[in-house]
Amino acid sequence: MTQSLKTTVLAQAQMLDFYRQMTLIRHFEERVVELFGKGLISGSTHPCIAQEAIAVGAIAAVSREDQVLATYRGHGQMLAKGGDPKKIMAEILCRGTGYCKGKGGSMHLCDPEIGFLGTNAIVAAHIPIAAGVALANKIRGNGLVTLCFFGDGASNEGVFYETANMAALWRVPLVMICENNGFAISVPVEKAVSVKDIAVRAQAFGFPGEAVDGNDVLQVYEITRKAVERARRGDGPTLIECKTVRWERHSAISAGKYASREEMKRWQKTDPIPRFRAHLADTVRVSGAQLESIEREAREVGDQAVEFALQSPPAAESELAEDIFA
Ligand SMILES: Cc1ncc(C[n+]2csc(CCOP(=O)(O)OP(=O)(O)O)c2C)c(N)n1
Repeated sequence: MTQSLKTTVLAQAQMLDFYRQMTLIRHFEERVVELFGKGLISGSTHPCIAQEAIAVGAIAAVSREDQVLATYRGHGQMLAKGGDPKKIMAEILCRGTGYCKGKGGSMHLCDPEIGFLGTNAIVAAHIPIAAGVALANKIRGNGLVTLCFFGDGASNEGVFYETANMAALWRVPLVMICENNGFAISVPVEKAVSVKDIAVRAQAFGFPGEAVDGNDVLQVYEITRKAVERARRGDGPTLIECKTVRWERHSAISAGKYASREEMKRWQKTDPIPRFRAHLADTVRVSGAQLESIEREAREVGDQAVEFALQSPPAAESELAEDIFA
């Protein structure tokens, strides 16, 4: 762990934007869980509730053109990359107005226009894809950097190691961001990972790895900014492990069914949003009225996204065979 929330100095406007994004993602995800409970979402959906600081802090360190790849728990990352909340919600509800015309759903969100190269339902499958994107950037000499988000469980998959080796060997501009939320479905990280910090695994491949407090948006921003600079300079990949807590169960199907009340209370103390709010109020001296106005606006944007999606027609039957690779 390097530094705490209190020591990073950023422009107030940028910090307020972090808060706006985090509150939007939280409200958006709460509405997704609610819609799932009403049977309006087909298949499965995996909320990133409590992990908002990672998406917001890390993605703030890259430009619109830089690329992001994420997992099925990736709604927050797409919002942070500048995705339109209406089109994301429409895709989650499989509507024709969604980013992938309703054919992808919650786990297959994509928009190359904003450098969001997709969420992926197969654990770790996008890690080598991200390295391929980074290699293409290097060959083209376009100066772009690729961020790849994945879970602690994914860091046990063989492709993680193969990718780490090749990314280091070829010094590709890749930042590997492990969201260690303590669980892979129901398996606690202590029972599946042999080391205390997943970040140390980078050492085996000769590139830097650092563990940070993933519930501290400023710390995530700062560490990613340095990794992105390193990648742009041509010095190769970095592994960042963001330690966080998944307080919901794995997917929305069992949302709210915590292991125990005590555990839930302990986990919720780590919530990145009230923590950052307190920092903004106490240290940055943002007024309560201003924070409330940001929260109100986030709720409105999330609710408008739901309205838009619910009013949109489903994917048209006549288009079912379009945009498909066979
Ligand atoms: C290759 C593969 N194996 C198994 C699964 C089933 N599965 C879906 S999510 C998941 C757990 C992944 O945990 P982690 O990487 O820690 O990410 P988290 O869900 O905690 O964000 C598993 C095993 C899958 N989708 N793909």
